[in-house]
Amino acid sequence: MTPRAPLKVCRFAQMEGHVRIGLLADDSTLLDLSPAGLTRLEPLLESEDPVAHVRALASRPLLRVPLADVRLCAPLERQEVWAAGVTYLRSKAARMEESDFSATAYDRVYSAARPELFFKSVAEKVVSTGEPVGIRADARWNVPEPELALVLNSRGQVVGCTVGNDMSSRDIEGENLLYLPQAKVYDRSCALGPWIALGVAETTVRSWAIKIEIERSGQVVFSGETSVGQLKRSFEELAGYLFRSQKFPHGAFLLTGTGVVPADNFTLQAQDVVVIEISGIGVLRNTVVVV
Ligand code: DO4
Ligand code: MG
Repeated sequence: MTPRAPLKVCRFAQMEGHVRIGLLADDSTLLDLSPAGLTRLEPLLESEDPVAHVRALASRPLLRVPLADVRLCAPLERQEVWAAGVTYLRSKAARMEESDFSATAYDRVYSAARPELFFKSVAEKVVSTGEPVGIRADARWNVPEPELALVLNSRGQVVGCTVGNDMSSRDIEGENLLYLPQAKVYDRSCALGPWIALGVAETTVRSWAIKIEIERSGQVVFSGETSVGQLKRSFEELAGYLFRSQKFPHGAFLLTGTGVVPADNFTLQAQDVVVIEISGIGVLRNTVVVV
């Protein structure tokens, strides 16, 4: 039996209208789930079985909306976004190269029991596909970090996953580990979406590829690829640490770390286009602006 493709849901709007919840029907069409009673993602992500919930809604007659007519929004409402770091060997090697000062910290955290977890963004600052991502005006070495993002409900369960970009300033991070929040958290530094793939088993997600291309004046100036299978820690381990001694009443998003880092002589420029694709989920595309 061929496995069924994951159900993919999104937040979308038409013209200046309200944000609605959609289910991807095919490459060019959404089913509008809002008239069936689903006007926010949270009740779906909090339900006992989100996949069964969507299938039940989709069995009713629903309005079909051409994808070409909608604006896709970031797929979060009130969740905080957190990030794990140094979870792929490539990330550990890159951080150790960028900083003599912090090299041992990166080396240690890769194999320590406790993962590196840091706060990345509040929901309203996250940018969606098609909106600009930022590079800091006071940084000279900026990169995107293409990452799988776990979608966690308030019980700490992984209910879905999406595509993420953990934009980072490597010179600021490399100068001193204590500058990490400034290297990671600034305007337009986090992009997510547009799709949440619901209820996919970790073994399946681990077979997915994470690819990135950076285009400059129509040319690809960097491309790279890894597999989620290279992620050192399990989803449960990362989610478990995030939910230790901390409640997330609306759930949380957790970026799982990057396994693709451009060569050390590469930095992003304004107008570059960052295209990140995770094979089972979809494409997140953003143009770069200086903030
Ligand atoms: O420790 C610095 C950040 C690591 C990170 O963001 C990553 O590995 O993806
Ligand atoms: Mg990262």
